[in-house]
Amino acid sequence: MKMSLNLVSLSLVLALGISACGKQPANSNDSATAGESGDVAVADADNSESTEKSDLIAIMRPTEGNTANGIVAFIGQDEGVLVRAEIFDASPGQHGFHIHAIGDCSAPDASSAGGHFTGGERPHGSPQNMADKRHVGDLGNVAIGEDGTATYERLDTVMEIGGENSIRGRAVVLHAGQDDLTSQPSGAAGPRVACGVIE
Ligand SMILES: [Cu+2]
Ligand SMILES: [Zn+2]
Repeated sequence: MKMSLNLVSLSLVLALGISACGKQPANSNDSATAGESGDVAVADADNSESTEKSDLIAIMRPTEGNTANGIVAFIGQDEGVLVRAEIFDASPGQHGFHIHAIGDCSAPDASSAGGHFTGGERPHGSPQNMADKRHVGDLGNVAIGEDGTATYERLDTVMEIGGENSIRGRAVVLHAGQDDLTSQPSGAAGPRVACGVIE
């Protein structure tokens, strides 16, 4: 599984580099942070083109006793952050999907990632809610198909790659159950089945 994950990771990083070239105009706001971030994001790929980009990526690995894994790209755009995830080996159905505050997936149950990345005093909610009625890290649910895979894509206007609501260095988490989008503080989505640090 490690092998296939790396292949997926490599191809996605390459695809990310290409799409960033096509869609992301040079943005003077990004230039200050691009240098220090780029090196980390492409550490295992020979795509020197991407080293200038500030796009972020997270490789999700299963927590203890689980199999779900995947890769999530966070692509900076003028309108917000395009979140694009590919999930594999998960159980069919709705699974809560969030950015948690701490970029540490080392605990067997990923509790080390802390709670949701709230971005201040806001309630848990649907990613469709207004910014003051959701956590910055609320991404709703991923609908896993019968084959155990899913693709998730969302252009989010609340989270940021740099700045006040930056997701850099935090963790993205997939849960065993559905996020009901209303229960506090985290949507009652159950245990964490996969976790990845955003870098
Ligand atoms: Cu979560
Ligand atoms: Zn939340």
